[in-house]
Amino acid sequence: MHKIKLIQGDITTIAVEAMVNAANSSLLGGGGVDGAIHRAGGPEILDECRKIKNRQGGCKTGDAVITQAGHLPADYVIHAVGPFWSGGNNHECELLRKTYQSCFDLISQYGIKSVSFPNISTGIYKFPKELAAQIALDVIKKSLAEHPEIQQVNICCFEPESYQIYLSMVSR
Ligand code: AR6
Repeated sequence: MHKIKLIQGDITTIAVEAMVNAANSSLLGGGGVDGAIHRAGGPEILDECRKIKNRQGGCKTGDAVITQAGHLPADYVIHAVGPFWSGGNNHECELLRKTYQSCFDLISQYGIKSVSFPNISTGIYKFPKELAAQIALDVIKKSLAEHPEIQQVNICCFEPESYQIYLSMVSR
């Protein structure tokens, strides 16, 4: 637990080795945290996303790709595509779990030691916040146990409500 840090604020302002973006399958940007990351990071990130899209046709739900971080205070951005919540009977939980796992696959592959996550899928994609937090924490704890080389995982909550949800979970 000591490697997990809860933060309330804008993910783009926190210095870290890798910043996770809640992207969409096109990888070509959007609103929410995706918009904030591309705005703050500059056009180099989008250029690289476009190259990946041309090479592999985008990024499937549950998968993630990695790029440079442009002007952001990070070395990498991991663009992860979470599921859109459409009632809960369309493998949403499984897919959100897979999304976090795909991020940890890249983290391990690139030897990344510190990472910040936003609350993937809980904004425009409408995933229930509490359920999403349970899934995120579970994957994060398991991944930290499997990869002792990872030093810090920031859970960056933009909204006070999400921050409170995590706070109550970690103090339980
Ligand atoms: N820093 C940290 N968290 C943020 C920030 C920020 N600057 N801005 C928003 N959030 P969302 P999704 C939080 O909607 O639900 C995009 O258009 C936000 O409060 O960004 O996965 C993509 O291109 C929420 O808790 O992503 C996709 O089309 C969390 O980030 C679609 O939205 C995720 O909200 C993905 O939807």
